[in-house]
Amino acid sequence: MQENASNDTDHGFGGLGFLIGTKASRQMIGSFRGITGSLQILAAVVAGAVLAVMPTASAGAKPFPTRVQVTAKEFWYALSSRSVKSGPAVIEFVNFGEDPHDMRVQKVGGGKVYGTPIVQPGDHYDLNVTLAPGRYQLWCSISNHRQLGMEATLIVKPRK
Ligand SMILES: [Cu+2]
Repeated sequence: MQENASNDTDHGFGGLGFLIGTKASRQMIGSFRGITGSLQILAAVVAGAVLAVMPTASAGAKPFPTRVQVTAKEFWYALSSRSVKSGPAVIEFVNFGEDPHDMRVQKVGGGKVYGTPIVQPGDHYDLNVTLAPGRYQLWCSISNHRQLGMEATLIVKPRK
């Protein structure tokens, strides 16, 4: 009986030690969060400084891709802008319609045909392309959608 009692006491101390340990680690987590927070602010400040330097530092670096959005619905295409600069571009194809659609992109006069997979209603797809200066035809390749009006022209101007 005596031994059992002392064992209980040990357990009790063990439990107390555990509680203290938990408290201590909570405080550590708390102060760690504080450090992480300051680091995030520091990172944001550094990122801001880098962005501010970018225009001069990016000379000769790979250019940022141009972005243009193509909205599709039954049965038309609408472009966020009629022209873009040449070079790397992301054509974001957004299906606002009720049927599945896709997009094909080809330079007028021939060349590589870029294409998205079939995009479901409410979905979108980022098509990465490299555009040379010229005129490009965009169209939906599903059924007779192109004939119904799902096409557009994108003008690509030389990048200075
Ligand atoms: Cu279509």
